[in-house]
Amino acid sequence: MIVYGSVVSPFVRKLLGYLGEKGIDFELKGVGIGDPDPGFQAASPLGKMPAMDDDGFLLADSSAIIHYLEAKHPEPPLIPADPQARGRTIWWEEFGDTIFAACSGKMFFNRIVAPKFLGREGDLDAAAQAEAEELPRLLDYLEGAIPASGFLVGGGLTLADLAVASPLVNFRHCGTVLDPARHPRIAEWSEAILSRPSLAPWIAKEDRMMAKLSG
Ligand SMILES: N[C@@H](CCC(=O)N[C@@H](CS)C(=O)NCC(=O)O)C(=O)O
Repeated sequence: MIVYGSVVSPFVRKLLGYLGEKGIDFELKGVGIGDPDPGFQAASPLGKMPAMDDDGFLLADSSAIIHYLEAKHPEPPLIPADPQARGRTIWWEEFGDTIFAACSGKMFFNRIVAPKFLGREGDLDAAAQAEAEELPRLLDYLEGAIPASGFLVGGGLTLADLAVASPLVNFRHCGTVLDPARHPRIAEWSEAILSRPSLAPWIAKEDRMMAKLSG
């Protein structure tokens, strides 16, 4: 199976963590925004990452890919079968993808992607506004919602943890530092999720990329 995408995308990172946790073999084909790679173009009709080619079955969108893979490889389950746990997991995936990653995207795109990858100026006011006005409310919500179990849903890792922890890496690339006094649970939970073997090597790789960009 081929996965198309860049390790700095929160949606690609979520998928990479998921694949690692499942033990599914894959090859990551690195592509950037607007990449002309014909395999990527064929797999992603709107040119967004991630996309995949599983023996000729083409699919784009991290959620579509993960839900396809969960049906194909049910063990170990990362989307719980219990109705309430499943509902909560999908809520968190939605929060991670469309709320948290949207906020991180405004900062990451305008401060890093536009100037460093696309060679144009980003909208720094939009980035500053997202950081000052959107992010604190989202972090406060998350802080109050992390259960004592150390996982967002139930007693073990689910897609929820991967989806919500992933954008935190982009906030970090933008220089956002979590205040352990205000958000101690996020600090502890995210450290545990992001240091899992399914994610840590990818994050180390992107940290090296980011260091080169700013060096
Ligand atoms: N809902 C999609 C979002 C994918 C997405 O927006 N990816 C961004 C990179 S983080 C992208 O490819 N942007 C390029 C574009 O919008 O043209 C998913 O979960 O895969």
